[in-house]
Amino acid sequence: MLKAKRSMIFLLIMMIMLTGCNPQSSQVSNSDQVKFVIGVSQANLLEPWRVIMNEEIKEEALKHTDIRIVFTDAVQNSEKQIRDVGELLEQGIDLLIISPNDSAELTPIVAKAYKKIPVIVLDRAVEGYAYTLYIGPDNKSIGKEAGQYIAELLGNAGGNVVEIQGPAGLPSLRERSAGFREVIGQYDNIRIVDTVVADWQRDKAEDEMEKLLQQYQKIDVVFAHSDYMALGAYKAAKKNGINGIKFVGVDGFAGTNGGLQLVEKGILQGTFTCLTGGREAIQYALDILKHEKGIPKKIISRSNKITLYNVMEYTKAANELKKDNSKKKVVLGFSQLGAESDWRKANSQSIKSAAIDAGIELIFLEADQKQEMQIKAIRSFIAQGVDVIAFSPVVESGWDEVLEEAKMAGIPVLLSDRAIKPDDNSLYATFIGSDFLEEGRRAARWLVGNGMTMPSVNIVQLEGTVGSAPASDRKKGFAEIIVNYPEFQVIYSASGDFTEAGGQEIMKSALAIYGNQIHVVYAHNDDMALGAIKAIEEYGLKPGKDILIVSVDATAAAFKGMMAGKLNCTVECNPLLGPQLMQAVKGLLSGRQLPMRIITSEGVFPAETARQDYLNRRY
Ligand code: GYE
Repeated sequence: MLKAKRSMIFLLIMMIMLTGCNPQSSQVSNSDQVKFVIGVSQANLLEPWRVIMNEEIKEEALKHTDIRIVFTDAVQNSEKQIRDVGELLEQGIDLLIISPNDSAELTPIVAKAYKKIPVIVLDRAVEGYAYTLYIGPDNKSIGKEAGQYIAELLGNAGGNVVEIQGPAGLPSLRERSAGFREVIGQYDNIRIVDTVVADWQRDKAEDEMEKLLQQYQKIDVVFAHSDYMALGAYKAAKKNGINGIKFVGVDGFAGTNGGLQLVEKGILQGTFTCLTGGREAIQYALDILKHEKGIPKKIISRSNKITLYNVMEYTKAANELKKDNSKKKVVLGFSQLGAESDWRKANSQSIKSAAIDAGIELIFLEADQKQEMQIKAIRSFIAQGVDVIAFSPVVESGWDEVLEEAKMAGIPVLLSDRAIKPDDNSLYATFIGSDFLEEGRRAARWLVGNGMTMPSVNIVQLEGTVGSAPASDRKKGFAEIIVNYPEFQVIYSASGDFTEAGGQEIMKSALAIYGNQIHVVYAHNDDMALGAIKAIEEYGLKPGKDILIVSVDATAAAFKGMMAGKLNCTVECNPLLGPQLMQAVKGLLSGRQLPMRIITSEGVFPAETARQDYLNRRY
């Protein structure tokens, strides 16, 4: 087996050397050590950002003697990229890293690759979920933060702004611009006087800026979607002897003419980092190839605002070797929201055992689903001077004050499982959890695809805790899909607080009003679905038959319900967040910056395959 693999690698290298054409191997070293070949399908190398992405991939790969990278470049052509991936697959790569030229056009070939090998998608997503891991930036929030910063720069006087974009039509670009405009739109005294396209090219930005300078008497700020374009615009202003315009870019790379240096030199007023994910892709590729547990589904990288005030510090931190914290005992304060459900119990267990495995001292406090108790717990962690605080916020809003206190005390905070609102990401280091919106959509997709034929399908919705992220997003995601199917109607919706007793109680009320006119129960978690099953049986109907039931979590109890024919489908929400959380704690303390969001990998389990699926379940 290993021998076959080696000769395959040898052949591949020979082929590349002889033909000298695509695909290209980055390193031709001792093939004896190579265990894994990773194919990298790049959309183009015209964008400096992508050149850096490949460089990061190369650099990171060089740290590992057991992998070899084969690069292809699709030169902005989706058909070529489809062929590139096909060829890489034929050559027997072990893992594919792809940054697609076009999301829709590359979706089928990525899905095809994913059937055979793990696939990591970078930057531009593909449609659906047929890939192993996605890593990319949040362009909307980059745009918003840039907008906010520019508004601060202009202050009360306001002023005229010019936007310089990359090639028109890119979704990432549209999002970035939309975020920027959303914020700028809130200021009456700031005007975006013009928007030009410079295709990520410095020289083109310079030419465009020349024209703008002729056209407009007064430009106060230039916001360019990349630092290179910002530099081009700056050159035009300088050439024309115009001072006083402020330039803001995106990317924040190190090195000559990288954003960091441009900020340091005062050429740019500020930049917003936009990681390529190249380095992380290799790190995760190795974890995936070595079958490590807890690989997330999506990683959304964090953007940092870099100005003259923090550029030195940021550059130093980025270059600094990781501190050795292995000898110091790390203390983590975790505020768990309660013990309301099987999901929560599995979650608490996962956190406790992962802390032991990681050698982290855990102070674990439960809060009986009460926000006041969580705030008290967090304050006690601050008073004790723990190294890191993590918590699962029972509701979304009302955390600003206590999180500011943690920030003032210099203690980083991690969000586990549930998100906060307003989503001020300067208040936490990362969010690790699920995509609740998608869970709601998945429940709805299962339902509408279930072949129900009646003219109207009446749904009872059992909602989770009022004001909590999973309750509001599962409701929203579900509604988003069923709105397209007018025969599906939610006729009753109330909160059962994620508990079995709560679910039973509201189902009883719903049955008292609607009786056998109810066709479907959509429960925001399995515990409430199990409560509803009891209420339905008490009422004299058959759960799972007279009334279909779909819920969220995929706990062992739900599988038992499905095997007994009483529950029809459960959408997975993975509570085993402990290992990822401990990894994040360690990463943080070794000076690594965490991504903004780490989204867990999850599936959908219908009753038909429950018996089989149950064998692989771990909670
Ligand atoms: O689905 C539910 C629990 O926040 C994702 O909370 C979690 C939810 C979970 O009580 O069972």
